[in-house]
Amino acid sequence: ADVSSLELGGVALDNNFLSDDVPAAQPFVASRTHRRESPAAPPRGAPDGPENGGGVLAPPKGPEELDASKKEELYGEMGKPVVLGNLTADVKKLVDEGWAKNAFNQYVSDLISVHRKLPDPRDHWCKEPGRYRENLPQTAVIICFHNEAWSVLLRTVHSVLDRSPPSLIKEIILVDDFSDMPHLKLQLEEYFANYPKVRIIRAAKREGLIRARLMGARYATAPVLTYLDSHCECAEGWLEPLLDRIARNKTTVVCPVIDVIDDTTLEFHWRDSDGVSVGGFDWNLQFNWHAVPERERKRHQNSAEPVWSPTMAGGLFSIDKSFFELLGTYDSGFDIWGGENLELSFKTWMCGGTLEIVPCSHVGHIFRKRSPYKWRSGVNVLKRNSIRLAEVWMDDYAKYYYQRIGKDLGDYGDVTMRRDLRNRLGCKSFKWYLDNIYPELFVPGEAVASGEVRNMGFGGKTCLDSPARKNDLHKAAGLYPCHGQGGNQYWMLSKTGEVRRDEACLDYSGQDVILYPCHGSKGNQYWQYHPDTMLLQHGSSKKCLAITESKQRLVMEECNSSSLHQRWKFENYDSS
Ligand code: LR7
Ligand code: MN
Repeated sequence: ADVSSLELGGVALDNNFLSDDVPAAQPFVASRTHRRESPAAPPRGAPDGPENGGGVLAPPKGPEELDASKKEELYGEMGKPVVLGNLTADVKKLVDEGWAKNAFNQYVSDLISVHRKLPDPRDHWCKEPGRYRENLPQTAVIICFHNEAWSVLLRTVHSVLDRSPPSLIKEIILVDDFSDMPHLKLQLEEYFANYPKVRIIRAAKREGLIRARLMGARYATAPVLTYLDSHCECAEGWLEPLLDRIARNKTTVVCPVIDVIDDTTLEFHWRDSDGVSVGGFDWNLQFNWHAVPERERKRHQNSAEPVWSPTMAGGLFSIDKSFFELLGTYDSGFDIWGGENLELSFKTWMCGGTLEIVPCSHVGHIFRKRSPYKWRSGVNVLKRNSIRLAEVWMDDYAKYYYQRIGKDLGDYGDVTMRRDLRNRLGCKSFKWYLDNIYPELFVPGEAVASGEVRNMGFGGKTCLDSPARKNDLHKAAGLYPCHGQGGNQYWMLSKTGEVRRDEACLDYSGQDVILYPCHGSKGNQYWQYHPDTMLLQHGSSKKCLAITESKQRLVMEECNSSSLHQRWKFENYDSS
């Protein structure tokens, strides 16, 4: 179906988001000035080949300590790890600098060919004849970067060129979001001068990844947009299964399986089709991964078939350009990083599209443990983006997010245009989305009690607290002086007797009381709260939750309603 003739709430579909809303690229750099004579065949292989250094960034010398046998072969070929041995002080300094600048091991990346080969991670099913349509639409591949490492950025681009059918790649658009690393200036233009499909456009100021992506879209001429982060490696056959889904239905938005490229060794770890995850989120509006739910598995005969996903991770996806425009692209009021993935996910589903993860398509991504670049100082951009998202798309459910951030919304700018967009498109409600697309999500409004859980013993100043990090499961649940800030002390008691924090449940199997992923089948996660005696009694063991005299530890004891240190008070308890 032609998207421009789609009936979505019967509105005229003349969205002009890509031309009105989007910052223009700097014209000077957008035109390529540094053309070279004849296109030298892209150099293959050598870890210290010219493509890695280009003469400006001296390629690092292979550390003498590397295993002599490893020197024979190329570093990291077939996605293998590069392990550095004992390092001289000089090399160690280079390694440390690489980590400091990039939050991954740049030194190791620089040793690996920008054309390294990867194993073929695809399921048999993906390669059967006739699996994909003959005439697939062309795509623009848009890669935004802010201060990306040279070898990593180049490897991203080459993995696209080396492992996609040339006829399907209309253009590769590199959007420089105002980097200041020297190698990303003229050297980049020179490097790609003989690659006619590669275009470089540059933001005149720091835009953040969301507006940078919109800039890229504005310059694209292909009917499909494919976004990648600037530290990816596409595997064999990654593109066809994505474009095939869009060829069949232009309102399908598709994501590859995101394989992990190790931040230390650059080893490529792929997931097979049975290990595919789908995207979700929690009420902090943080994205998370889940196993494919049972109801979805039942829809398929083969685990390599595309699966519906409530949300996307954000960085890696293909979308029909006119459908993206129809959806109002991204909210260009989103700054730097975050929230845009949920915005696009919610509206894809709520406004008539489908979001899928395609197990036949594999792209690796370097997952970092911290963000190496500057955000904006003084503003919590992620919170501001998330508030814009909640205000426009989440209806009354926005309040659950606000409970988590302390209700002070601050200045999140004007969202009337975005609300108008939603109305014009006649999109469905957030309740519809939760009921139909993400029924696994626990809705806090369905809790019978919530807030802090205060122990009444020893002066009543101690609260049930979750292990340090929010997603640290399998760890003993803790205790901490009540702080009244929610956060790690925010608990919910579900109708079915779970004491939970989003997806983690209080669980007791005879040893420590721990947090464990909620499984919904009672057993070790079943608790009965008795509001009259304030006892919290465990279902299968019949014991009661208590604290030790030192207030250090949670213990399970024979129930005794006269013992204060077995009494717990939920901040909000709904007795009705
Ligand atoms: O100001 C910026 N300008 C940019 O151009 C900040 C970043 N960027 C670029 C950056 O160089 C990179 O190429 O934008 C891209 C994404 O930034 P990352 O790599 O720092 O983000 P991330 O991988 O930690 O975060 C994930 O969530 C983000 C939320 O805004 C984006 O959607 C990222 O694309 C997304 N990455 C993925 O989906 C890959 C899988 C990670 C997971 C789960
Ligand atoms: Mn990334």
